[in-house]
Amino acid sequence: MFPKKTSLSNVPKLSEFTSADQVTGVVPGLPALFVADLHLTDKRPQAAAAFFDFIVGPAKQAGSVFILGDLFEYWAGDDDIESAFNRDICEALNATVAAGTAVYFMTGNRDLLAGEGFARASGVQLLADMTSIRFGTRTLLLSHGDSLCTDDHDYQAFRLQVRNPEWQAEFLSKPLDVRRNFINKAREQSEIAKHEKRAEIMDVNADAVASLLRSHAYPTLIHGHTHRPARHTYLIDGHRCERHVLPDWRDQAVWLVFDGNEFTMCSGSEALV
Ligand SMILES: [Mn+2]
Repeated sequence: MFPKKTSLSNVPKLSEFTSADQVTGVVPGLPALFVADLHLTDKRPQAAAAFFDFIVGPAKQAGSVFILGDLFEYWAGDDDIESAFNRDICEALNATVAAGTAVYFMTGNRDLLAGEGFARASGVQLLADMTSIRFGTRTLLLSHGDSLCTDDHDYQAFRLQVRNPEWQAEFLSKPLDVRRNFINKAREQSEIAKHEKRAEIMDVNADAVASLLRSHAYPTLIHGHTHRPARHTYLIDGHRCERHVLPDWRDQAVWLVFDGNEFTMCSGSEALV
């Protein structure tokens, strides 16, 4: 039913989304906010409430907001926009965009199928995974982060499969409830698989990070996915680089603020049960 055949040449090209020189929402003098792995679902109303607080509060005060994947726990396709929960999220994003904050979104592994339809409904601008932007004193390289977890071979094979446009086209041709069922099963299997894997395997690979930083002229990398919030510093070929790992929203709403010079991690006051 779901073809296993994958081909590197079918992986979506960066040019399919907004390129870095089209990122115009980085306003000097106004901070940029970075979030990832909110995993919003109607099963976690407190996290959704925290998102609504975030999007009408800190997000509206910012020049730009970058959502680096896994905004949603799952996204079965852009026709899933009619569900009340997804529609409320899109409307909240739209209101903040209308108020003047540029909101950028790149897909994660959970919401990989959020595309042009989601962008139209929410007002966000789609970014390619691995987008480099110049802001203040830094070049920032933005990614969801899962492509760097190269030690997890099973996951990388799955990632390649679900990013294959032919696979996506066949998947999207199925009825919405069939897709939702498939995703629920995949999520269950992923949870089981996680318990069987060593923790190190699910983190980024150090060599993959070093070669990425080298190939992008030693930027500051910001990503999520691993749920291991940290600020790592590296000295690579004599260049000081940083890697900021965004936290997930399992326990608390958390966002990274960059004012063009300094990074600060901020959080909502409510604990998310
Ligand atoms: Mn992820």
